[in-house]
Parts: sequence; C-alpha cells; structure tokens
Amino acid sequence: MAVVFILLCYFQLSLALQYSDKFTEELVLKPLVQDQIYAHFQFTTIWNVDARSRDLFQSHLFSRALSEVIVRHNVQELHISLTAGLWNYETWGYPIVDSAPGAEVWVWFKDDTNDIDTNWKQLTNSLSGLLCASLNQIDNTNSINPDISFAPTGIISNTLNSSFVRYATLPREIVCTENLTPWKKLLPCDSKLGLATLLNAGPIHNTRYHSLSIHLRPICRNAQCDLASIELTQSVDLVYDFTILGTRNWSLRKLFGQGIMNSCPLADTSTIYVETTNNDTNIFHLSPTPDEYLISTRGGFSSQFAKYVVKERPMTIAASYADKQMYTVNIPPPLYANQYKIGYGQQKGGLVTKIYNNHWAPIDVVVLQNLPWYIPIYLHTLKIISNGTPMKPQKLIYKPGKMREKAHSLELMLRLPAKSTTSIKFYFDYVFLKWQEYPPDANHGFYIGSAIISGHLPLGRNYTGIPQDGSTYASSFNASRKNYFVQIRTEPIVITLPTPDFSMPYNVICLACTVVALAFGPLHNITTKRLVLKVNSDNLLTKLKKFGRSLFCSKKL
Ligand SMILES: *[C@@H]1O[C@H](CO)[C@@H](O)[C@H](O)[C@H]1NC(C)=O
Ligand SMILES: *[C@@H]1O[C@H](CO)[C@@H](O)[C@H](O)[C@H]1NC(C)=O
Ligand SMILES: *[C@@H]1O[C@H](CO)[C@@H](O)[C@H](O)[C@H]1NC(C)=O
Ligand SMILES: *[C@@H]1O[C@H](CO)[C@@H](O)[C@H](O)[C@H]1NC(C)=O
Ligand SMILES: *[C@@H]1O[C@H](CO)[C@@H](O)[C@H](O)[C@H]1NC(C)=O
Ligand SMILES: CC(=O)N[C@H]1CO[C@H](CO)[C@@H](O)[C@@H]1O
Repeated sequence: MAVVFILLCYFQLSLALQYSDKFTEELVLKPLVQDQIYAHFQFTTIWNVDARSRDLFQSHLFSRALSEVIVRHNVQELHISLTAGLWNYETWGYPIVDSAPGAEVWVWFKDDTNDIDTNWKQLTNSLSGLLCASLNQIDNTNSINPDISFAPTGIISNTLNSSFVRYATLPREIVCTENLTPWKKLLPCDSKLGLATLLNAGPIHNTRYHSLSIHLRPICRNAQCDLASIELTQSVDLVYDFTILGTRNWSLRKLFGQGIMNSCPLADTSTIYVETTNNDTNIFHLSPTPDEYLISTRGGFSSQFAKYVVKERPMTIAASYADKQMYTVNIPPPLYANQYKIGYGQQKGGLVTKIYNNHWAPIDVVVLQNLPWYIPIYLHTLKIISNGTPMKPQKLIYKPGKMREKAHSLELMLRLPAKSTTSIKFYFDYVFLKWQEYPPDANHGFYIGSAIISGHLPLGRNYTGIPQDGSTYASSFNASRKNYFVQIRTEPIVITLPTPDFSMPYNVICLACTVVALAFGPLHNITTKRLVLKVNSDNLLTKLKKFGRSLFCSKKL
C-alpha cells in the first residue's frame, strides 16, 4: 500500500515539474481624481496543460474544484464577476477589469459540446456552490446568446459560432464576505501568505466599489502557439474614498487593515505597482523608496509606476500628500454611457441608453441590451438619435424572447459620429405576472440588467492596466496596436411591474379574526353559563296564574 502511495506521489511530482505551472500576483494602486484610490489585485495561475484535454486534474497550483467543473461542462472560457457599486467611467476612467453591478457570467463552451442549454444550467449550479452566490438562479429564462458582443478573449481553435456562448446577469445579487471566502480558497496560497493577506472582509466591504472576478481562458504557451495553456485570472477591484478613510495620506495598513506579513512561496513574482503619473499635479511621497520606477506604454500613452517587490518579510507602503489639495480638472474618457427609464403609469415604459463619444473621430461600437422576458419590447419604436439627427444601425440583431421561457436580446452595431451623444430609445409593455412569480418583496421592483457597449477605442490615455515587464507572454498588451478594446457597462434599471395588493389576504385575515373574537366572548358566556332556576316562594303554577291574571285582568285595574 505504502509503495503504491509513494509511487503516486512521485507521479504527481513529476507531473507538476513537467507541466511547470506558474503563479503570479500583482497589486496596482492608482490615485483617481476626486480623492479616491483604485486598488486592483490580480492573481494569475497559468496551467501548462493541453486545453483540449479531457483529463485535466493533474495540477499542483490550479484549484481542483474549478478544474473539475470546467472539464465536466466542456468549458472553453469562463468569466464571472460579483460586484457591488457602480464604476464611474466619467470621472474614474476605465477599470482594468470591467464588470456589471451584481453577478455576471459569460461562458464559451467548446465547439464539440452537444447540449449547451443543459451544460449551462448545470455549470451555473456548480459555480453557485463554488462561490456561494445565487448563480443557480440562472437558467434559460434569463440567459441570452449574443452574436457579436462577446468574442473569446483567449485563443480559438475553429471558426467562431456564437451558439456556444451564453451570457446572464443577476443585477440584484449582493456581494458579501460569504463570496470572498470561497473565492480566496481558489488561490494557491489561500489567504495565509502573499498579497491575499490584504483581502480582509471588513475594509473591502467599506469601499465605494468592490468587485470580485474570475476569468479563465486558453492562451498560447509559446510564440509559435503550437501548445495551449489555461490561464486563470482572479481579480479584486476596489475604490476607496479618502473621505471614508479620513485622510488622503493612505497606507496599506489604512486601506486593508494590515500590512503584508510574508510573500507566497508558490508565487513566481509578487509585485506592487503604484501609479505616479499624476505626481506633477498631485504631489505625494512614497515610503519606503520604491525598488524601481518603470514606464509602461498602454493605449499609446506612457504611465509611470513605482514598483515594489514583495519579499520574505513584513512590509507596508505609505503615501503622504503635500498639504494643499490640488483639484485637477477631470476630462471624461472617450467613450462612456448611461441608461435610464422613461414613461409613467404601470402599462407602458421605455428605456433610453445614452452613449457619449468624446473623441474627435467616429467610433464603432456594439450595444447589447439584455432584457428579461417580462418586458416585451416594441422593436418598431426603436429610435436612434445622434446629435439630434436620426441614425440607422449598421447591423441589428434582435432575438425575441418568449414569455416565461427566454429573455430578449438586442444587439446594435453603430458608428458613433465624432463628438456626439447618441441615444437609443424603445418602448415596452409591463407584463402582469402570475401571483407565484412575484418575489417576496414584490414592491421593491424588478431589474433590467446593464447594457454593454463594446468597442475598439483609438489610442489615448485613460486606459488603466497592469504594467508589463515583458515577462508574461500571452497576456501582455501589445502597445504597438492601433486601438484598444474596451467594454463598458451601464447601470441596471429598476422597474415596478403592476403588483397586486399582496396585503389583501392579511387584511381579510385580520378582519375575520376580529369578527370571530368579538363573537366568541358572548357565545362562550352564554354556552358556559350555568342556568340557575330562581325559585321564589311561589311555585310555577301560582306564578303562571299571576301572569294570566295580569294579562287578562289588567283592564280591571
Ligand atoms: C453553429 O453551431 C450550431 C450547433 O452545432 C449549428 O447548428 C450551426 O449550423 C452552426 N453555425 C455555423 C455558422 O456554423
Ligand atoms: C513626486 O514628485 C516629487 C517632486 O517632484 C518627488 O519628490 C516625489 O518623490 C515624487 N513621488 C513619487 C511617488 O514618485
Ligand atoms: C500627510 O502627511 C504629511 C506629512 O506627515 C502632512 O504634512 C500632511 O498634512 C498630511 N496630509 C493630510 C491631507 O493629512
Ligand atoms: C503587436 O501588434 C502589431 C500590429 O498589430 C504586430 O505587428 C506585432 O507583431 C504585435 N506584436 C506582438 C508581440 O504580438
Ligand atoms: C356574561 O353575561 C353576563 C350577563 O348575561 C354579564 O354580566 C357578564 O359580564 C358577561 N361576561 C362576559 C365575560 O362577557
Ligand atoms: C481622466 C483622464 O485621464 N482623461 C484623459 C483621457 O485622454 C485624453 C487624451 O486622449 C486626455 O486629455 C484626458 O486627460
């Protein structure tokens, strides 16, 4: 028995060496305008295994729970995010990883998957258990399969067929500690060592915006791309407000409740970057002195970063700002959007999505509207107006939903004119649901998920990204590219569907109880009272006689 065990161990070790998995961890801190600071954690595990293999379980760094789920359901790419708060594109620029409020999942299945719908349902159920989130509420009634909005982010083997992609959001999902703990369990060092020790529930949930995400995709292992690996990126995005912290002089201890105690021995690199690009207008000093300064070019614009390497000893980083506060004028990024509801009453409503293009040249975008089945839209009311003039979409893909079976999806390919505001407007009906279909708090309202706007932006600053040393091959951002892909999400909308008066049964019960209670007293009194015969000196006969006499002889009196 022991011999077998030792042999097995040897086998594992040789596999681990053979596959040479890699784990890197990074933290980027970026001061934002308006007294906020953006912290982005990124933990990347690269698993050198053939992504097409069916037997993926031999890994020493990759979470086995997750690998079993992806093999079982034939997943090629998986993207999950759990977010609380709304990213403010207009003042904060673009995040490193974008996500919609609530829970969001999109998956590419491998192109030999037979029953996508069943796999999708089972996958979301497994993920729900893995992350303790209500992802099990995702099924075919609230998922869509967009044609052009979600291209795979990793390598692809065959031609694209969008019937293998699924997308769903749960805008109402609340992100909490119970999601953070299982998320941290997927990390090789758990939360005991390395940068993950900074992820403490208290300070994280005290932020203006926080988002947990998991992105899994196949990547090239080498420049020839003859072998594929699997890359798992786990990230946390946080936006702290200095007014909540009480001071602009931040430090790791103030932001996360503690400093770093030790580095994670499994990590190949463990780095902290602090963006110092705006140091000329908003002067601050860092202590200790950074290990080095580096210039990273992304989106054609160079940013300066102070770099710290996490070592085998406790460390903290503190920044102190010059006394007087400098307010920099905020220039909004080239593309941002928002969404709102129009109309009144409980019969008809409308939805408007406004997209702003601040760039001097036109930008091509794809707008995806994901609408639940209970708001059937009128496509003929669709109006696209750009700077006051009507506009025709270059392509319109409308997949009508079905009552209680399928969500509606609308994809529009638009060319936004330079320096323009484009509004997309359509009307819909509010459906009267069956009474069991209302949630317990029916008067809270129902959510319409965020609209997603995807586009290739021209070069310019405003792109937030992790600086690349050139060490990570596949994920590196190619700075010589002409444009840069961004995907932005609008706010979700709450609508109130016509809701019956659910307090009526309660009122009926109250009324009925009152009546019963009022009736009960006297009834009980009468039925339990002992009837005592009051006997006078006269017997009954004389009494009757008296009574008869009084009746008949009254006239005599
Ligand atoms: C996409 O895949 C589906 C299901 O396998 C198939 O029916 C359809 O013809 C494919 N479409 C294209 C364009 O290959
Ligand atoms: C910011 O600029 C000031 C003055 O130019 C310099 O003393 C300081 O070290 C810089 N801070 C960082 C973090 O580079
Ligand atoms: C930050 O710290 C410096 C030096 O300790 C101090 O002079 C400055 O007033 C502090 N700034 C704020 C905004 O608290
Ligand atoms: C970066 O992009 C340019 C232009 O698309 C291309 O010529 C170059 O080969 C790319 N470099 C890498 C490392 O992919
Ligand atoms: C029951 O009835 C008697 C008279 O019929 C009355 O005096 C008494 O207060 C009643 N008791 C209750 C509890 O109603
Ligand atoms: C907030 C921010 O950094 N805005 C910049 C966006 O990019 C343009 C140029 O492309 C800059 O002028 C803005 O300052």
